[in-house]
Amino acid sequence: MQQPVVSPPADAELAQQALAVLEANRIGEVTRPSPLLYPHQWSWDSAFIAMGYARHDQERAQRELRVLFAAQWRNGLLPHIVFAEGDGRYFPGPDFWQVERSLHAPLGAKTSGIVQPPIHATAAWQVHRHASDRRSALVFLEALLPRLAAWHGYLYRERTRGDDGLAEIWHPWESGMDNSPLWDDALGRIMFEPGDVPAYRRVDVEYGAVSERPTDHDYDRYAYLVKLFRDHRYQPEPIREACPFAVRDVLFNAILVQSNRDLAAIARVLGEDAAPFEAWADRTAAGLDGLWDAQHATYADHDVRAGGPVATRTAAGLTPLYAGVPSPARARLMVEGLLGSAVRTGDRGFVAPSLPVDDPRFQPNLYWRGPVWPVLNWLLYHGLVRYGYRAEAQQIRDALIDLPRHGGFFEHYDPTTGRGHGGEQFAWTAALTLDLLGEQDAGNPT
Ligand code: 2M8
Repeated sequence: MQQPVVSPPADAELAQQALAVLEANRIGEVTRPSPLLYPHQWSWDSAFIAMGYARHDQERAQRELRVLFAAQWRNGLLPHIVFAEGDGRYFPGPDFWQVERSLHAPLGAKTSGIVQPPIHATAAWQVHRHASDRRSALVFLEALLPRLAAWHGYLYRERTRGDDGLAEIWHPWESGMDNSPLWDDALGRIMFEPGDVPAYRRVDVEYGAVSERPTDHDYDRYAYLVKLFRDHRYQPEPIREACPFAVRDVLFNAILVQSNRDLAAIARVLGEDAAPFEAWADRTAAGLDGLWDAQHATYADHDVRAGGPVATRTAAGLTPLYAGVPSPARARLMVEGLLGSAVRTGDRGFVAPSLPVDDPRFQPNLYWRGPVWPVLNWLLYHGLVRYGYRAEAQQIRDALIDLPRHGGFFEHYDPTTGRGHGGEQFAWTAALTLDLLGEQDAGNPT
């Protein structure tokens, strides 16, 4: 018998499916990234989830960020995981992080002790822009402004070295791009004796395909760095000196620049002083511009320990477009590079893989070493809009929306087939789909 042909969902139905994915990932007041792999609240995932809810459910969007910030540390650090009550299995869990060793960790929440890219002010501003209840949005912004300022204040106080305004990451997880080849050299230099890494058992490989997850070699180094942080009781000064992994990451800092701009917008709407936030943005933008790699027409991460640029080039090097950092002439070269390395995954448009397909390390299904990630392409989409490349932006938007339309809401997609891999029912993929569906024509929000 012939199988009935199931036609892909139209936009309105796709939006309903995306909202259902978010709802299915609800844990208490917030949203987990996906059912099995990530059963807690993640920092930058929640910010994107708030953006996805912004046009559909203002209260949930606001709550997502409010609850995340309720777990902020007393020194302003916004933890990358807030652990849910109950039995969500994940390594490393609270017992491994031992953040109670820090004087700054919150008493009322269980958290990790590292950070993720600071996209939260942008998310908060987006929630306000799309709010139907303006009064509630203003009350929300008023409560969040001091916390956002403390979060950015932590980054400038504890994570910069020198005066170029570039924040450092001290763990690959802080980049959000865990096993990207960007970190191979820096991680490869970390040497330790077997006993230096406490015994641990990975949980991710029970729920995700081993071939789509970082290696044990990577995880040993991830665990080693966490042990180092807890040994230093999460105090930034000694960690800044001792941490063998210290990178000024382009994507992290591009997001920081734009979040400062959005923090300034929030301050203005509340009648507060926006100048300090614009000054932070200007300083980091100037520092970021110093990471320009003329030979490859992109921006390169800076490895503090090696004292030079990271050699690997990925699409993340193009994210300064998102923050309006490059000159129009540089932007044109970057866009040419992007068009040259983009791939087609369906009938419409193109997307950027997380590693160029001609890089010998490219693997189509291995996490941050090749697959297409919606979050990275969302940043590039906005970069193209910002510089007036509307047709190109539209191509990314169309291809990004079609990935879940044809294959479901996955963590990442194979750039050679368009098929979804990694976690299923993935919350930020659903959230970013909702956000992009709201942008009918590139850059023109409904
Ligand atoms: C991935 O990272 C976590 C650690 O934070 C993991 O592999 O266990 C990354 O893709 C990260 O960017 C993301 O926020 C997180 C949850 O989706 O998963």
